[in-house]
Amino acid sequence: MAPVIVPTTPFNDQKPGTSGLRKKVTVYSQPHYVANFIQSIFDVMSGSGDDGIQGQTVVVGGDGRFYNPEAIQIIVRMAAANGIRRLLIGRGGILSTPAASHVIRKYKAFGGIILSASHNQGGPDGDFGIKYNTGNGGPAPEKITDAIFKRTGEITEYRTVETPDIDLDRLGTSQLEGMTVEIIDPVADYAELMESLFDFDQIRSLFRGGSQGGTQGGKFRMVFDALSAVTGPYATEILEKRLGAPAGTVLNGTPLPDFGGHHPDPNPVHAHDLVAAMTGPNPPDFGAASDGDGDRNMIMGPSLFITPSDSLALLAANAHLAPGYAGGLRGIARSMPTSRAADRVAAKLGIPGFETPTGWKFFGNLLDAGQATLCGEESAGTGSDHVREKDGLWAVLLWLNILAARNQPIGEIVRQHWRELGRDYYTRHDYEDIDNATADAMMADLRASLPTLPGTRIGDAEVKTADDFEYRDPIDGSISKRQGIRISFADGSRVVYRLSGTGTGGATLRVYMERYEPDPAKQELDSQEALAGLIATADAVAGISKRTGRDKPSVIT
Ligand code: G16
Repeated sequence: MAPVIVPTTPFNDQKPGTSGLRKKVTVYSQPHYVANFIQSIFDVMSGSGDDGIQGQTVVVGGDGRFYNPEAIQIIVRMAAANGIRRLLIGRGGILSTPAASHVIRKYKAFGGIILSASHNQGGPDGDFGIKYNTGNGGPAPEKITDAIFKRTGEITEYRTVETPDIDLDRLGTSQLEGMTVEIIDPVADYAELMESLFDFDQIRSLFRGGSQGGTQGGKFRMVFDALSAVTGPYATEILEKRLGAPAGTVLNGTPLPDFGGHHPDPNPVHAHDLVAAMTGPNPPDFGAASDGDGDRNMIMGPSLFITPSDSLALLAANAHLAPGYAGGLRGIARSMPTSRAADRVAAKLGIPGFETPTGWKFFGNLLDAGQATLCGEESAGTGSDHVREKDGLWAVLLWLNILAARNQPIGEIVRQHWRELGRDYYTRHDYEDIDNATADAMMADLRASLPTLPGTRIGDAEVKTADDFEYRDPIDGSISKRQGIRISFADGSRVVYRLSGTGTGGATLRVYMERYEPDPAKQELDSQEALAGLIATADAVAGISKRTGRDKPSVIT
């Protein structure tokens, strides 16, 4: 059957943000909306001979959220009509973001289409998203996402075929208009990769009670909250089946289209069940959660929330205890708003520390060039060169490997680290859904004030430097401007302001604050208390409460 050419007109809002195109389901389900964006991806990635997507393998998967199956059927038909040779699709349309990255790499696919709005809420009134990843397994760099956006503004037609829906739930291979469609097990390849990186025997012995892992006397216990999102099947297979954690270790382990009403963002506000377990009576020794698409992680010890910035630093300092990293790290990269705790580890190890803009795509070149081994972001993302996405369960397994190898409670490991290298008190305050014009004006005024800020005093604080972060990629020389306003103070503390690039309604202002505390006698404060002065200064500098009328942030992490 010949491809059908469907006339269409451009949508003017298909600009990918920090991580793909995220919109409300109601926007995505408009006629032609998915098709226009997918055709724009195919058009931009098309080429002649081996350099184009035609005749190649493409991976498709997602976090199982509402509208995933419908979007996948559209993509399958369009892939056939656009000359794709082979599609690899996770069974049920499921592939966590890190698993998709691995599958792209393992099967040498040309690229992948990942259907997810990550930590954003799901369901018919929630969010949906599409992200294109390139052959290295990582999110497309800005030059590609910019070209896709440009194409969405010019598109006049798309190609599809008229065929019935394919069965996404049955493993196996079928043909569709000359294209091979393979429905693959979403967990198997990923689980095998994890076994190659970590000492599963040692972790098994932790769960058996052969190693204390620092428990309070009894067997080591953990809980993992999958928040009814994509990591449930991965965590159940790896933690409970392969590592022998007792059944019930994984909470909310079945992926649901609306995440069971959970907000699949692993932070102390949304991971209620985890926080309740870890702060209640007789807490487990270790607690973790992941997000909608499985790339984020949250780590807790008994009554202890470990900030993503600290988690990155601690993982980097101890990674050599896991077989996959026994040879040491080449470098550590962190996004600019992430605390500088990781830099202290890089300095101690005598390896380079990199500072990139927010967005995992900025780590891709460093990883491909072998300059960084571990990467992390304050937004609960940590990963390594095993894939080109951040990886929630990987971080949990590396922690487990470290706990098993050190045979010490997690709280002791964290405090020992602070005593040695100092503690970077850290918090992020989010002001969600503020009026776009108010947010833009606040950022514009902040930007305008940058040249005059150094040397001024705000309360007790004296501004040392103030700038708008600009990144020059050390590998390809590309420049990314306006990546966040950062203000450093004479005492070494720092405030960063930026607008989120992942929201779908109104603007979200993120304010990141950190202060270094080298004195072990002063490292036990609650972070909001420790940063109270800086929080007030940050408000005064930007006029947040005055301009937004909010007396407190929507989310504090
Ligand atoms: C995405 C990006 C991350 C980024 C995060 C927050 O994560 O991949 O690199 O740190 O968004 O971005 P923003 O501050 O612009 O909202 P995810 O897990 O949503 O894909």
